[in-house]
Amino acid sequence: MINGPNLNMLGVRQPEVYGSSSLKDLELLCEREARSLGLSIDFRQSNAEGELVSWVQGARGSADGIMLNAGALTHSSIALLDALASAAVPAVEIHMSNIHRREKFREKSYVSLFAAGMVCGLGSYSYVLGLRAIHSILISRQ
Ligand code: CA2
Repeated sequence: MINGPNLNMLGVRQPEVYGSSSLKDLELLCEREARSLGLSIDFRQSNAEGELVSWVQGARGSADGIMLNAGALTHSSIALLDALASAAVPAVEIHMSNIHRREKFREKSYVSLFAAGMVCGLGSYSYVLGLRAIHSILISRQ
């Protein structure tokens, strides 16, 4: 689970948009859900685009799937898009907020071009459903 810029601020500001859960709360929630699905999860966050690109590249050969909340880089980063395109593992795009009910510029997602699917607008539950989606994709490929 790769989290992008500013997601370390969850629970600190803008609870009306992103809810009151902190990133640590989300990590614990994801670990619990992953365990119940029989998956293991490596939960990370970075504010640096290059580090996120390296992590997506590194998923090839080390992870079965990627969950990605790229934060604002969702709407701008062709570098992340290119990394996803070469990752060769299924990716699910996650957003806490409903990016289609906000500013116009948030409607465009580069990540979506290479994601198997996207969950948005459900707060922490977007992460839970994203994990279930990855699980279902992996089962269907066995
Ligand atoms: O809804 C999401 O999960 C987003 O990926 C969050 C990004 C935003 O740029 C995307 O359009 C949608 C922003 C993450 C910043 O999170 C903050 C949380 C609390 C306070 C400030 C920023």
